[in-house]
Amino acid sequence: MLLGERMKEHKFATRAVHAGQHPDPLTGSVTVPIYETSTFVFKSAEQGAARFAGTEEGYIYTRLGNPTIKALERSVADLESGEDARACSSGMAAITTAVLSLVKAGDHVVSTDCIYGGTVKLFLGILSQFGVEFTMVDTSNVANTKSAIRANTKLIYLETPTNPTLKLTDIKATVEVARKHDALTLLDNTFMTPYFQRPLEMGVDLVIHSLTKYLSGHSDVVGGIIVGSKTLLKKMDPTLKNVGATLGPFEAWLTLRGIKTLPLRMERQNENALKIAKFLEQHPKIGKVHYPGLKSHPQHELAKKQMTGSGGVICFEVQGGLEAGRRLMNSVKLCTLAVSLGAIETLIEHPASMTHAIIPKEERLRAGITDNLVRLSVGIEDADDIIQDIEQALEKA
Ligand code: LCS
Repeated sequence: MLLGERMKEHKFATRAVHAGQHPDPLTGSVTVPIYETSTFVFKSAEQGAARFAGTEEGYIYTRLGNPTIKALERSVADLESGEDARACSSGMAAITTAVLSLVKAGDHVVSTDCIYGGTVKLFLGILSQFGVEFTMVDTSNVANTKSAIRANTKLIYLETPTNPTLKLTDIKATVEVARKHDALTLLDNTFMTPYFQRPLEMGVDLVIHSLTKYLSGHSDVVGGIIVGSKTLLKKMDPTLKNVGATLGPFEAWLTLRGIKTLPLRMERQNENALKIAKFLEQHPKIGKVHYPGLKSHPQHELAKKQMTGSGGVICFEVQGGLEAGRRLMNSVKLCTLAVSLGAIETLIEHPASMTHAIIPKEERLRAGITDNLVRLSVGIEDADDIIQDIEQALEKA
C-alpha cells in the first residue's frame, strides 16, 4: 500500500496519483471516500473534551478538519515539497487567510504589481483599511523589490508568472533579498502548478494556489490551498478555523481526482500553448505575444532556469485595439468566451474589462494590461482545431 508518508522516493506522476491517499481501511474503497459530514460522533464526553484539548487525535467538526480534505492537503503538500497544507474555500480565501495570519496593523508588504485583479482589490481596497501597508512594484526587476523594502516589511508577495502578462520574477534572487531583511515570501503558484515550478524548493516560505485552475482542472471546482512548513501553517490555523474559509469535502474530492491527471494535462497544455503562441506570433493581425516558452519572451532564460514548462496561458495584442479584440472574442466557435483558466477546455477572455477590470485604468496600464490584450487559457483539445478556430475568428477581427 502506498502511503503519503512513503511517497518521497517516487517520481512526480506517481505521487500525483497516490500521494496522501490510501484505500479506505473500513471498506477497501480504492478512492478516498467523500466524508460529506459536518460533524463527527464522540464515543464519550471525555473523548470530545480530549479532542478539543488536543490531547487525542481525531475529527471534531468539518470546519476544523475532515479526512477527505486532509487527503487533498497531504497530496498537494507532497507535490509542492511542503511539510503540510491547508485547503481553503477559494484561491482568494487562501490568499486572505495566509496574509491575515502573517501581518498585522503597522506592517508593510511588498507585492508584485501585475497580479490577479481580485488580489489587487484585497490588498489595496480591503486589507489596507486595517492598517497594513502595501507597495506594489514590478518584481521582475529585483532592484525594485529591494528598494521597496522598509524596516516594517514583513512579507514579500509574488505572483510568477503574472496574470495576465506572464512576467516572471527571479524566485531565488527575491528569496535572498527577503531573508536579508527577515521578511517572509509567499508565492502564488497557480499558473505553473508544482509540476512546472516548485517555489518551496527555491526557498520560498509559503505557496498558495487557486485550486479552481490547473490542480482541479475541469472547471467544476472553486478552491484554494496554502502549502509550507508545519510551523508556518500552524500560524494559519486560528485564521482559517475562525474566519472559516474552509473547503468542502466534495470539492476536495474533485480536486484529488483532478490532480491524478495533472502531469498529463500540463504536458498537453504546454505543448498546445507553445504551438498556438508560435502561430499567433507570425499572424499579421497579432501584435506582441506573451508566453514564457517563446524565445522572444524577454525572460525566456529565467523561465528555463526556474520552470520546467511554461503552462497553458498566452496573452496577445490584437491589431486594431479593443474593438478588433472584441470581434475576435465574439467570433470564436470552439474556444469558450469565459474567465478562469487552467481547465481542459480552451477559454478566451479580455483582462481589461473582465478579470482585471477591478484595477483602476492608470494602474492597469502601468502593469502592462492594455485594452487590446486578449488572454487565452489553452486546453487539451487538438491544437490544430484551436488554431483553426482562432484563424477564422481573426478573419472577422
Ligand atoms: N491567483 C491567481 C493567479 C488567479 O488567477 C486567481 C483567479 C486567484 C488567485 C483567485 O482564485 P479563486 O478565488 O478564483 O479560486 N483568477 C481568475 C481569472 O484569471 N479568471 O477568473 C478567476
